Amino acid sequence: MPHKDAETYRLTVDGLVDRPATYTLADLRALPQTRMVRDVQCVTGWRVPGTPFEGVRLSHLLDAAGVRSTAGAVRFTCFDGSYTDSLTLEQARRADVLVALCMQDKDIGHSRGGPVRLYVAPMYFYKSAKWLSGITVTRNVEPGYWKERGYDIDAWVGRSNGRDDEPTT
Ligand SMILES: Nc1nc2c(c(=O)[nH]1)N[C@H]1C(S)=C(S)[C@@H](COP(=O)(O)O)O[C@H]1N2
Ligand SMILES: [Mo]
Repeated sequence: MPHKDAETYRLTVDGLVDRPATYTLADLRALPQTRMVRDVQCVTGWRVPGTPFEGVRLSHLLDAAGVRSTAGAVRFTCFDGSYTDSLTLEQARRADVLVALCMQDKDIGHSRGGPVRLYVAPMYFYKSAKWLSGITVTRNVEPGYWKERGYDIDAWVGRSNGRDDEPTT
């Protein structure tokens, strides 16, 4: 798969929006940054406590694009060329969903999904698409990579295995 850096990275926002946009890494870095520290959990197998993520709120990019009234969901594509995922518009507008540029207070490296990955704090980590390259506003939620393989499309931490804490925001 390709590697992307400050020269070559692009994030497109399109679909049911009034103002489609393309962002470079510098563009994203120039926007207001939000930092959050939560536990990271991949369904049941592993957990990394207190992991800082920092980036631009997805809601900020959606507001800038002007989401049309017919829209109901957001679809994410990745420059690995295969991973996809979706959130409902309501989920995507939560304050704890970031287009993340930093993890553990460092730039996100290639193997962790850099230079830009999604970070969906209240959901299991499979919703946090690595190597994010496209945000497309759609009418309905389209099943992504894991949903097609039998996992919950709504991956709220706590509700999927009855053991972990519910998200707090
Ligand atoms: N593009 C892409 N994003 C992805 C995945 C993937 O295979 N491809 N795996 C998901 C899963 S199942 C998990 S647990 C996390 C792993 O992130 P990490 O490699 O930083 O631990 O990324 C998620 N995002
Ligand atoms: Mo995972």
